[in-house]
Amino acid sequence: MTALVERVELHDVAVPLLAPFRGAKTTVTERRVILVRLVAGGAGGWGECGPVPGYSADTLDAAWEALQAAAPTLAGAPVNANPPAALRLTAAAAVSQAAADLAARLAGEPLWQAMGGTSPRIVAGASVGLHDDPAETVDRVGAELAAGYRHVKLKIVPGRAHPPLTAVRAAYPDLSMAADANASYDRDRVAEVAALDELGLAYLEQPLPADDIDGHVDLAERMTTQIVLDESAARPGWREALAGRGSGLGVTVKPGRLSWPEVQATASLAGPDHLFRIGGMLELGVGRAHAAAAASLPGFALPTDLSPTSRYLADDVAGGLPLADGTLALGRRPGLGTEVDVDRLTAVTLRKSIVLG
Ligand code: OSB
Ligand code: MG
Repeated sequence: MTALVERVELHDVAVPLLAPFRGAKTTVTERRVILVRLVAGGAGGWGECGPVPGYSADTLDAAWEALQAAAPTLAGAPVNANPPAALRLTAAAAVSQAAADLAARLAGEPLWQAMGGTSPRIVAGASVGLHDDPAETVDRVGAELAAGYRHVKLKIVPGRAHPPLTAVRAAYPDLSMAADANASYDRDRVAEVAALDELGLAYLEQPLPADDIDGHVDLAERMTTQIVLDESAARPGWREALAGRGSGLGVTVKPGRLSWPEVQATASLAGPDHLFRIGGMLELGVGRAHAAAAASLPGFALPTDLSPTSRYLADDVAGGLPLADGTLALGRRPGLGTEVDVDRLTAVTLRKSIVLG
């Protein structure tokens, strides 16, 4: 019998980053997220709603309103990983995550296995922000390798992509490295994008604007480098575009903006013609653990963005999954595999809301 939700908690929290994370269009200095907790049968499941200003298609305040409006319908209803239809993107993801974590805990099963994951370890990745001097980027990459990462993703901007990428490639000829342009090129600069082919990138993420999926299809046909959508995969219609179109285009799937059933459905679209990967949005430990569990599903073949949260957060409410041999181990504990520390949660909470079923 499906358990009924006895309590819905929303915790709006803020945590500073250790250092600003610069991308082409936005610099992140703190993470403000809404942690959703659903309680049933003596267990609690956690989800994370964390839109990134300047990057995400939704906002934290709108998500807070939507979650508050949805809470009375969730309370008293069966635990369900399909979120209410009124919720979108990060708010829908958070409710779905909390329900899936709760269901896995009630079943005594690790979340990654309950969701159809097969790999107990996933390839970690370190995302490196923009730096003014290519030598700084090389130093940063060196530090990530020393810390145990075997894959890095470098943020790039038009006109200044080649110096840091060639410097890193010269220092580390065999490194699995990728680049993320965060939609900063346009069709007038596709020759510049195509010139990145000589760098041996593992993938190139979202060179063109979010609404230009066709441009990415063309680039995927023209370039040797694997092209993957990121911002475009938050727009309606990207799945259809992929299904009907030429092969070679990949996708960075962000579990922080999809429900669990959508993550599962997306995984099943992956194949030799369309390689997928799990990306991050600088999540706190809750969101990061959900993303790591998703990376365990067959279909997410390209290396992730995922690192322990201690790599970029000055504080966290839950411990990160440990890094070992360039991988994250998902472990055998029921549910998410990480626990929220109530004292730390209280210390970083700005506002909270509780609805009983
Ligand atoms: O474009 O992939 C992105 C972080 C926040 C918002 C957008 C992006 C990112 C990253 C991933 O690059 C960084 C991470 O989660 O470690
Ligand atoms: Mg990206």
